Amino acid sequence: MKTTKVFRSGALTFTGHYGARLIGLGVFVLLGFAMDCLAQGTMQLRFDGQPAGTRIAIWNYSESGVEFWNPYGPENLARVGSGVTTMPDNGTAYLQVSQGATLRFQAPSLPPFNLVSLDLAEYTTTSGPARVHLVAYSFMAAVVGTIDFTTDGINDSTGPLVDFETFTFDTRFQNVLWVEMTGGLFSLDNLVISGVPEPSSGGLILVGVFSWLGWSRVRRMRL
Ligand SMILES: [Ca+2]
Ligand SMILES: [Ca+2]
Repeated sequence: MKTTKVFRSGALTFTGHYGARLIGLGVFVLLGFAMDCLAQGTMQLRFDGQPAGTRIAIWNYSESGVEFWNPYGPENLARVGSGVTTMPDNGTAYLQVSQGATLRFQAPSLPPFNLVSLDLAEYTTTSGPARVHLVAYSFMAAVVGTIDFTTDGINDSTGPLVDFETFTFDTRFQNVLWVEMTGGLFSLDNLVISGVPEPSSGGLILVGVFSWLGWSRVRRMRL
């Protein structure tokens, strides 16, 4: 025999199993959103996948929802694998920006992000230090920060020297919508951004819902 139970929540009153389900669903969805907030994570874009010893010119590149391209001219970008003669090398693939090209990136499917750090290197062994001017934009094209990077000029390709340097951003670079890097003749790897949802956060909500459904089914079988 099934019993009727009354659940009261503020001004709302639910009756019987529907009340239990609504309250249970609310709890799990709130838990999911809470976990979503806690799961704001950091993402590292590695530009990997280009085979070692190869280089290919490209018009655009996308990784984990972040899109890269040159919005202003015919100068293109390139994906470079490790171990390419005269190109900097860190044992992995990376993105290269040719002379005169502007690199823009944005993440239309993600909330505004924070810039954390990036690795930069020269273009080739003979191109000298890379000089990059970076501007980060927020809502209404407001500039949140500009910064200039100059690399050390050290690039011995596959030799023993360290070609890439890590540059970190200060706290100005928050809530960024898109970024432009001008100057050309540089190589980019390991771009780190934060404030992005971790892939598992949406799954946590589904786990919560399915857990509730399972709990509800078991409870119903017991009554
Ligand atoms: Ca890489
Ligand atoms: Ca260098």
